[in-house]
Amino acid sequence: LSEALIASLKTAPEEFRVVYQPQYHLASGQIAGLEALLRWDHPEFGSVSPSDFVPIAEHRGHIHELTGHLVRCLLADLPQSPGRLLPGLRLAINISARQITDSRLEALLKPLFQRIGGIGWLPEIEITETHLMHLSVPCLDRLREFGRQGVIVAIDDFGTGYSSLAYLHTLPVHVLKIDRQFIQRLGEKSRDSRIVSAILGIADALELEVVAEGIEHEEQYRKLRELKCHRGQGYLMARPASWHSLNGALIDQH
Ligand code: G
Ligand code: G
Ligand code: NA
Ligand code: MN
Repeated sequence: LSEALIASLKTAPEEFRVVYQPQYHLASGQIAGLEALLRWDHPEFGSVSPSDFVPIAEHRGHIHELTGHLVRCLLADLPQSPGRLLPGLRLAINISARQITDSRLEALLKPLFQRIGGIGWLPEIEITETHLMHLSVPCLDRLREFGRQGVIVAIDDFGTGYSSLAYLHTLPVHVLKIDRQFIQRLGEKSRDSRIVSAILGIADALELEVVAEGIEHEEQYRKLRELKCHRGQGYLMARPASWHSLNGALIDQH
């Protein structure tokens, strides 16, 4: 798979595509933004999950190229001007922590961030919590710099890593994205809703916004709304889909 990935990155960029999963404001039910997720369709292996190919790209030193394909796909989908698009939506991409200090990253993302700004939306980057503990001072400076440029920084899979409260306080982040393992058990046992409540309490104290991922059932949605979680994402509301199939949901109806 490793060799196939490297070959495809070089010679078959058309095998990579991007899908978008909507996020919603839980209080109003209105769409809040989209998370862009890479897909790789290999002629022989079929559809390979990013949880399989992203780690390979990281280890083999090809993550920059992969992000290049992501940017290219996004620029092909996003219009040049707002048109009738809903204003103020967020467009989140996933970035590997290892990439943060890559001196080429800023230049790679710049045209994407400009395009997102050009349609009246806000760029967001998601970084997985497990990797965040290893961020060095230059990484943190880079994140801070993104923040200054108006990029929203989110911690992905929050609760599965080792962020200490003291550390979290110093990180240049704006959003915690609660890992779906906590959401999936929500409503079954009171203990799990207490964990989610505790995360919301931490976020409140640190003035961070919270997104719940992996909402699959009404009961989970209801519970999260009751707990005053800000945003949510999951199969209950919408699965990841192509830009064209989503288009209608992104149009201002007024
Ligand atoms: O979409 P799916 O559930 O298969 O995604 C699996 C994992 O791959 C998720 O953790 C997601 O954040 C990650 N992922 C998806 N697209 C990208 C991407 O473009 N870059 C990186 N670094 N990770 C991605
Ligand atoms: O780690 P990350 O948050 O980037 O993972 C996003 C992945 O989670 C996407 O690949 C998406 O396909 C998947 N996903 C999105 N919503 C749901 C859901 O409701 N249930 C499950 N099991 N997976 C989901
Ligand atoms: Na993510
Ligand atoms: Mn996640």
